[in-house]
Amino acid sequence: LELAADLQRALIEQQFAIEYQPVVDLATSRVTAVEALVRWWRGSVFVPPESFLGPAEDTGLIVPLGEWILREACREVAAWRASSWDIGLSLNLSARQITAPRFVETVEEALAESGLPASALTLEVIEEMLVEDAEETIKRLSELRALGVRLAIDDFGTGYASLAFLRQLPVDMIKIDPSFVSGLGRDDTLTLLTSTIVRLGHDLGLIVVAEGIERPEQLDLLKRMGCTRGQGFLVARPMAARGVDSLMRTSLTV
Ligand code: G
Ligand code: G
Ligand code: MN
Ligand code: NA
Repeated sequence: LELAADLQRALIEQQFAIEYQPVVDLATSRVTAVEALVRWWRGSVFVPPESFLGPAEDTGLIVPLGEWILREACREVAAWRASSWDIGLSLNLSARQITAPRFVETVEEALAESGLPASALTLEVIEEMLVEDAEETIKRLSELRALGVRLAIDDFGTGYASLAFLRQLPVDMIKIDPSFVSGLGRDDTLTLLTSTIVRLGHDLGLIVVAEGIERPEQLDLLKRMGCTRGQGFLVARPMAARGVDSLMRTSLTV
């Protein structure tokens, strides 16, 4: 497979980069965390994650790539915390990464070598990873949670097992999928579903993050619903490390 060879070379030649998207507390507009998002610049051509994450997963290259992202992001976020404010780090995981040998140990090492406290790291997973043959995945995520690492369900509401999922794994956070947030104020059903998810999350004692906020109306409604945190292009776009650097130096709100 040509793409597989290219991915391998890209890893060796360090063609990958990490962008960080701020997540804010909706009550204060303060940046509480950043979500790490992998980027691949193949020469001057940008390859979107949707085109290479699947092949990286199929070939197993997601394991070394994910480990690089984990170590690099922990290191960068620990440095921002040291110079400014105690932000958290959210990382997206693929199933293959979680079940790879030494995954739990690798996370522990990344925390130890960066000095990032376990409680500052949130691992984002999607429902599909936990529905079928997921015993090993759930076991490892539970081990990490016992160490103090937080767990989030990404794209919440889109998988048919959303609610069953909450029983299988002790999670700390749900991230409401943009497909709900997009309809806020425009579509009565989506608005109602969003507020229902916010209430459900809060009743379960979870942090609720709304994703894909693009319009002021959405932000307004989410604040009124009491949604804990928000993320989206209106709040802040994903940015290179130096962007976070200056954000952390100049202001803690966006
Ligand atoms: O931010 P962006 O639209 O580029 O992300 C596209 C998709 O890629 C999202 O579903 C996101 O969760 C996923 N993704 C981004 N970065 C990573 C990563 O470091 N690891 C994994 N497994 N998925 C990622
Ligand atoms: O699946 P996950 O939630 O990890 O996906 C994150 C992706 O969503 C990233 O690729 C990021 O660039 C993208 N994203 C973040 N905020 C917005 C937004 O407001 N609108 C859209 N369309 N995409 C967004
Ligand atoms: Mn995510
Ligand atoms: Na999401």
